[in-house]
Amino acid sequence: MEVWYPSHVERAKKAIKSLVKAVSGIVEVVDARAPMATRPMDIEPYFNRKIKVLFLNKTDLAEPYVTDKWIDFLSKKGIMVMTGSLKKMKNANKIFDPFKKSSGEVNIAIVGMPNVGKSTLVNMIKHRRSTSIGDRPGITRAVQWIRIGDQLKMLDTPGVTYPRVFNDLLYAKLGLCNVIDVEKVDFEALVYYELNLLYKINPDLVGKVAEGSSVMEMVESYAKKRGFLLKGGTLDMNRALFTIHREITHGEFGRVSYEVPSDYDRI
Ligand SMILES: Nc1nc2c(ncn2[C@@H]2O[C@H](COP(=O)(O)OP(=O)(O)OP(=O)(O)O)[C@@H](O)[C@H]2O)c(=O)[nH]1
Ligand SMILES: [Mg+2]
Repeated sequence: MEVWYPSHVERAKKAIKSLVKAVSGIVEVVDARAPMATRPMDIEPYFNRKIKVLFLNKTDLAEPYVTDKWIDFLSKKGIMVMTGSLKKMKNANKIFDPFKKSSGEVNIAIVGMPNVGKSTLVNMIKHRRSTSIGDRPGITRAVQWIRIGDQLKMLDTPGVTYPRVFNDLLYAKLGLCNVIDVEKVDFEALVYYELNLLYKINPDLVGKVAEGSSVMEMVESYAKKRGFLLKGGTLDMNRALFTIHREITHGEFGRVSYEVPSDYDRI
């Protein structure tokens, strides 16, 4: 399945690979709703032996008890894990505590998939908007060093993805975490995968969105309920799919986690 994979992503991977050698540590930002699926596995080998914090962001959108399970699971694997919602937190400085040194400058690379909140984190620490953020993947297009005082420098990096995904489940999770820009791929297919996964995880939540015994029926009933019509009175299914995707991924129907640690018991 196609993932939007513009040339800046490939460039970013190369830049991260070379710059990571010079940094003191890494903060890898993932989406708390799917912390394993949103780990950029293809660049993780670059971080070998560096101090790394895995920050599960957007906990405001995830099920709190599932996030607690993730903390337990990841910590037991020896990963330094922190969680939070950059939208709700007043101060994100604690994320950098593990990198503190008694003297000298600390350089930290902030890495992760698109739209997980990397630039939001940089701006919070800097206390001003020094790098662009946005409600869609692919906002940051090039690596950028941001100086924070004379002790800390951060490298904001573009979100990285895979050129293709061959697993329906992973594809749905990336869509539901807004890592994939729905406007850049066959969004009809993507939103169907998303709804199918959600239906398995939380049929009640899908029931809040729309009624019907199949995903197709639900999208139709939703389009009717919202009055999404094209000229001539046919249902505007595209608009319904886009709106459903937006509302679900922004937590308008409630918090939901898209994966649990037991899905990964065998690794
Ligand atoms: N609900 C919620 N939204 C958040 C949180 N943190 C960041 N966001 C939103 O997520 C979107 C993406 O944030 P960015 O900081 O631009 O993400 P990024 O990882 O830099 O994205 P790229 O530059 O595309 O790689 C923005 O709309 C943020 O406001 C959070 O904790 N909760
Ligand atoms: Mg960014």
